[in-house]
Amino acid sequence: MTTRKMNEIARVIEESGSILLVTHTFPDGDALGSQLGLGHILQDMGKKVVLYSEGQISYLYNFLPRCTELFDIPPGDSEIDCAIALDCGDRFRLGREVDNLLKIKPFMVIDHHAGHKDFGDLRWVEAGRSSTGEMVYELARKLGVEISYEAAYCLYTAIVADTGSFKYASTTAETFRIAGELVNIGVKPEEVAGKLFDNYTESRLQLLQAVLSTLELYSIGRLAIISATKKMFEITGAELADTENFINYPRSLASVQAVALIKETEDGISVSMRSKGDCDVAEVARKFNGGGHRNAAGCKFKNGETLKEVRDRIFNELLPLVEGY
Ligand SMILES: [Mn+2]
Repeated sequence: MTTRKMNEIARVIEESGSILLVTHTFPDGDALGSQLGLGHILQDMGKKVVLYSEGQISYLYNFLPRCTELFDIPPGDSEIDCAIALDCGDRFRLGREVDNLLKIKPFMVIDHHAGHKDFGDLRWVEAGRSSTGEMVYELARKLGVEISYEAAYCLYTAIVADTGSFKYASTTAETFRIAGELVNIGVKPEEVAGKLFDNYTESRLQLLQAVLSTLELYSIGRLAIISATKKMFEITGAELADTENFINYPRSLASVQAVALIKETEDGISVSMRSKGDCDVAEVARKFNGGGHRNAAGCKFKNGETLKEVRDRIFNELLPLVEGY
């Protein structure tokens, strides 16, 4: 079934001359790694590739080959034969150009989000996959192209980012096999890890200091909450993307089953959640129109609620959840 979907996408790619690739807004390592990785693969097949991305890409990903070629322009190019959305579980996460993007036919989707909300014309969605990067690797093999070092570098980064360095429950033998193939192509795990995890600014460290000082623990340490206020961003000069991985610090406590990071952003309050084992935070995210995976999920509040109000609503859902573990 899923292989059939992948084969159908491969067939459309083979028949297309120019292809637009898009991912979700505020892209993370898997989103960008998959988009840029597939971009390299399609270019090596002789395709014209348009990389579309809304808004600024975090400096954290500048190291990805051709990251700077992402365009924040409305895709009005009538020459485009098809589009592929990568790592996007919900059409609204495509951003403000969603309606124009979906006019591109066929619009295809490659994604691994549990609770994926169907959109587009042709979808290959596998919730059991560790990352979209892993799926793009399979697609490249199906297309029969030789995967270049640049493409391998992007896909390996995608996998490392979404598996938390091969730590999360979604990591399978297949994940390691694919990562191994990418290393065989020439990717150096040490280099990618350095770029992803030891590449931060002083502002980020100061923001981390401020955010960790907000740590609240409940239910004998089973629930942790941390917050990032607008003021903290102003004082430290750090950007929203700098909060990536902050949530893993409270998660590292032995007692913690679930953790929420509550952030004040330009357009409201955004909540990231992580959990361990069977504790399902995607369930909580869905109650607030968000989504994600069992152990990694998120949601947004855009109706003028304060950080404190959002914190209380999230707390009220998470507390009974962790009591069971
Ligand atoms: Mn992903």
